[in-house]
Amino acid sequence: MENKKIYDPSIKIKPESWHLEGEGVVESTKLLRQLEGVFADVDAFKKLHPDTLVYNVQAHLPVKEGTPGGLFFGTTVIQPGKVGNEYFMTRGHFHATADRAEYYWGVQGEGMLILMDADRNTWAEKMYPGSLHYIPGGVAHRVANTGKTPLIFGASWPSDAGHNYAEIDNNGFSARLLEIDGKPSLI
Ligand code: PAN
Ligand code: ZN
Repeated sequence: MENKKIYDPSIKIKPESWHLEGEGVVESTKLLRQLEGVFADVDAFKKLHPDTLVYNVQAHLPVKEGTPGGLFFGTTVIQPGKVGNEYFMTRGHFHATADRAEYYWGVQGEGMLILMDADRNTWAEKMYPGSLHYIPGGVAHRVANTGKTPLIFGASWPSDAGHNYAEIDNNGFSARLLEIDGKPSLI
């Protein structure tokens, strides 16, 4: 950076969609077939097209993953849908450096942030445009779209947090968010 020079930011967020545009944005997509074992109803899972889009993540990673002191920023879009009576949701994870916290916030749509501590107590917070969620260190997090439109949320997390997916892949959360009598319930 040059002394006294005024710059345009190298990255921008689209006001409505929170779509990220600019330098260093990475994108990843999760199709249903990449989420085998995540949903409880195996028969319902097999009936859906394996290439169904479940969610995509855009992230701005200005430093190398693992760098202490930096921050990452992301936008996740989860499509509406269910596998049986279980809402489309993210895979979910603890952070690899377990004590690292994160912020999530609702941008568009309706959903539920599902949280589980190290003792496997599970609870949830409603997500909607403007909802803000502090996820303390040591707490696993996953988001379900409980609405009929795409759920968009923002996230920011430390660049040395990393992701521990294995714990959730192997043992899941201790409760699932299911639609019971037309309403989301943790079961
Ligand atoms: C988020 C998540 C994102 C996708 O950026 O990585 O919403 O969820 P999964 O990683 O569980 O598939 C975050 O929590 N970063 O730490
Ligand atoms: Zn996280």
